This record gives sequence, C-alpha cells and structure tokens, in this order.
Amino acid sequence: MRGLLFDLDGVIVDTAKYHYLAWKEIAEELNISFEETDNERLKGVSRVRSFEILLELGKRTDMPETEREYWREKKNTKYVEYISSMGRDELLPGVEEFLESAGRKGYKIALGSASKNSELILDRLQLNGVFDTVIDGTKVTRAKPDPEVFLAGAEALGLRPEECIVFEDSVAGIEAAVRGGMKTVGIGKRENLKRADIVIPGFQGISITALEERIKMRER
Ligand code: B16
Ligand code: MG
Repeated sequence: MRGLLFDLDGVIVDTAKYHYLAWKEIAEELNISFEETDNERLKGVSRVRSFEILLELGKRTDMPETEREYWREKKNTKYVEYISSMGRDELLPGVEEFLESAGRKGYKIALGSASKNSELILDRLQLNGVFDTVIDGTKVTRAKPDPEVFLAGAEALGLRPEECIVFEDSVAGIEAAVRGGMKTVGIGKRENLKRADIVIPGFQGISITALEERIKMRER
C-alpha cells in the first residue's frame, strides 16, 4: 500500500453535527420532522441528495428545483456560519498524529470528500499542508457511492486504486471505495459498515503498520 485517501466529515472532524443543526433548522421551517437518526442517511452524500432525502421524509418531493436551490443555499449559509468558528480542538482524537506518522513513513495522502466546503474546514483546522492532493465536491460531479472522488484521488497521487486504502465513516463512502477497487477502513461500528475490510472506532492508538497487517490477515 502506498496511498491513503481520507474522507473529511466523520473521519477527520465531526462536522456531521453542524450539518444536522443546519438541516434541522431548514426542516423546522418546512414543517418536516427530522431527528438525529434520520441524519445518518445524509452522511457522505452530496448536498443535493441530502435535501432530496429530507423532502422524501416530509413527503414534499413535488418541490420544484428553483425552490430546492433556495433551501439548499439557506442550509449552506447556516452550515458555513457554524464551521467558520470551528477550531483545532474539533479534530477527531488521534487523527492528526496518524496523518503525521503516515506521512513520515512515506505514504502519499489525499482528501476525498463530497463537501464543497472542504477548503474552509481545512483552513480552520490548519491542515492545508497535510494532503498531497485535495479532491472534493468542487472537483467531481458524481456523488458517493460513485467511486469518482476516490479514483480521482488515486490518480492525482499517481497510484493505482489497489495501492490505496480509503478511510470512511459512511455507508455510501465505503461502497464508493469498494467499487473503485481500494482497500477500506471503516471508522465507526461494524454493524453500520458491513462492506469495509476492517472497522476501527477511531484513530487513537492506531498505527498504519498495524492496520496494513490486519488487512493482509483478512486476505489470507
Ligand atoms: P457540503 P464527506 C459530506 O462530506 C458529508 O458527510 C455530507 O453530510 C454532506 O452532505 C456532504 O459532504 C456535502 O457537504 O454541503 O459542505 O458541500 O463525509 O464526504 O467529507
Ligand atoms: Mg464522511
């Protein structure tokens, strides 16, 4: 393995809570009941698809595209307000050490996120220099579970998909990586991430060498 492709929301930082708060405000204005359990379905999927899911929940799929665009923009303005005051203390535990140590060991590192706000998030977290390449929602057109974002990441690193490991917290993202031909490390719980090669709860106390061993063991 020579390359590591990292999802952003839910892997490096927990921005899911801000997506939830922003969507919840929109749902309230539209009189749609939207709880934290519903929010699970929005993880990893694009903003357009997220709003579609919200409208499905509220049985409001007859809403015309121009109106949808208005609500998506409104949600994004609220979300950007939340993440603009985010600090380095919101990095998920152990992730920075993991990235640094993998970099020192010579792995190439890419970001593969659906978000169109990744630049702002990386700025707030002061992580801009950590990634050899950043592929996000501003650079790809097909949302996860389509593998486009990870295939573009591998290509930008000059690697073949099978030389890369994808780190993902969402079902859609693991599916994208499997379809792309990469190895997968799920961040979270096995019952939610059934297709991942291995699943870890987070990065604390985890080394890349140990993860590679676990992936190899699984292949035997
Ligand atoms: P934005 P990831 C994804 O990021 C989020 O998990 C998902 O909930 C969100 O809808 C999507 O980004 C789009 O984000 O509205 O900021 O463009 O997990 O792929 O890093
Ligand atoms: Mg994610």
